[in-house]
Amino acid sequence: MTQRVAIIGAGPCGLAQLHAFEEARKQGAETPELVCFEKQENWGGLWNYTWRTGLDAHGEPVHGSMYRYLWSNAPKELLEFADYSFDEHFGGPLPSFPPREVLFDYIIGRARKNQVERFIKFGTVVRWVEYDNTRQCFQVTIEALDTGASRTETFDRVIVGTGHFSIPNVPEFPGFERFPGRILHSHDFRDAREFCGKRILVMGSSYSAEDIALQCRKYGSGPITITYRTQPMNFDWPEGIEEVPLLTHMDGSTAHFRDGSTRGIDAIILCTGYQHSFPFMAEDLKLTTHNRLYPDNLYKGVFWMDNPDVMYLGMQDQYYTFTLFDAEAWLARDYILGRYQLPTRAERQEDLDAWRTREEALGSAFEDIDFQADHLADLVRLTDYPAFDIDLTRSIFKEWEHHKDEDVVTYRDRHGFTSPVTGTQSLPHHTGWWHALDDSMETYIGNNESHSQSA
Ligand code: FAD
Ligand code: NA7
Repeated sequence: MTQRVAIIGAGPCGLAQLHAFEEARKQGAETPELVCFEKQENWGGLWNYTWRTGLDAHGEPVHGSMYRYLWSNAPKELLEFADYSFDEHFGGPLPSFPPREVLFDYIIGRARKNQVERFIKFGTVVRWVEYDNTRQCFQVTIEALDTGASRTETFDRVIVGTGHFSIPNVPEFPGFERFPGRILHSHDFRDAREFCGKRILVMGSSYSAEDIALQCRKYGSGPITITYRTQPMNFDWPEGIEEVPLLTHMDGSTAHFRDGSTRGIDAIILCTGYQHSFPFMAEDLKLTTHNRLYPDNLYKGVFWMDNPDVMYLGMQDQYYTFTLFDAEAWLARDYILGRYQLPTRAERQEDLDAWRTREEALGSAFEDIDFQADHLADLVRLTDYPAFDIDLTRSIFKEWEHHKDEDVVTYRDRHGFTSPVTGTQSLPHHTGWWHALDDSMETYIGNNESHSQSA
């Protein structure tokens, strides 16, 4: 009987999985029956921008965490699909740091090329996944959000691609309950213009804090105070942005910090990260981890240790994104097609332990980058995922880290990179990022006199 494979989520990971199977099918492989469940009405995961926050039209938690004016924070050359280049999609070179809409178009372009939408059941949320030991299969309970009808289907394998940047981690500080302004998590941040003229407290010292502080200032906010728990980001911030130690409490609209200083504040944005959350997975299949480079219980970062017929994609803290998702999806596919044999349980554990021991000793961003590049290379060598220059991506990552340290406002304007897939050199962008207020694809591509998007 044909195997049935459930893929949960049609974001970059779920789409990578569908694409991987299609590539094998086009080369003559007999592929399983694939059913991809996606709770939203559109694909692309986080890249599918939504204005909604809180609950969606069906009362489901809104998945989207991306906001308007979001530009890629790392060079696009670091996430280029090895089998679908930016040149192929856009017809010519582009600058290295595209806005969200451009990357969304690119992701969808590859999915359309292989027509993978025929496998996706949109508006369908997975409510429960459990393993039936007697029948040796999975029972997957789903709900159609438009009708509320639910049913349970049987699958041989389950692939989880539901992301981990959607369920916010929301700390509370004394005085929040009496603060007269708005308090929100970055998950609910949508448009920096909302904070025009306002004095903002941003909490956190990672990607979201950096980007949201800059966004708000770029679009006309008042002064921004970034409060950090462990370490400041220490960038050479533009005028009007400063970093201070952790908030102790709010007294009305006055923020008090550990160094004894105070600031008047109109709005608080908590850029305090996300939780890995899989409420639909039975306890014995549920990944529990914080945001790290090599989560526990996943062999090769993919196969659930106690039941490798459950596979998780993209669950790592991410330097690499789309290429890592592809490499994982290719390996999951090859396991399901019988092309890749898993080692014994003991051997898998030994391999996992070795990676995690190395991870625990990492002491710098450069070491993190090398670690994840090695993880990626470890996966790529096991499948026929097309070769691309991983060592070039390592060095691009390290250069990029330097560029941000030099100038966090202009690093996108001053540097371009070479594609590890085609060797194409990126173009300079026509407008400096700080002055580029219109982030539409039309403006981004059109004014570069490059080439229009493919159909
Ligand atoms: P997601 O994109 O989160 O997609 C998961 C999908 O699963 C969604 O479509 C969701 O609706 C669906 N789903 C969830 N639960 C269920 C369920 N129970 N049933 C059915 N469907 C379900 N990466 C970069 O490479 N460059 C960037 O510049 C960048 N910027 C980012 C900025 C922000 C603010 C955030 C939050 C992330 C950013 N990322 C960036 C990282 C991002 O996580 C990845 O690029 C990518 O979107 C991860 O893909 P995914 O498929 O794992 O998850
Ligand atoms: P991250 O990278 O997980 O960072 C979360 C930040 O929030 C980090 O600086 C944490 O401080 C801080 N944090 C977490 N909890 C608290 C509390 N309780 N108090 C104060 N500060 C806290 O999340 P991001 O949203 O920045 O990035 C996630 C993805 O989104 C990323 O991959 C980008 O692509 C976009 P710490 O340093 O641990 O002390």
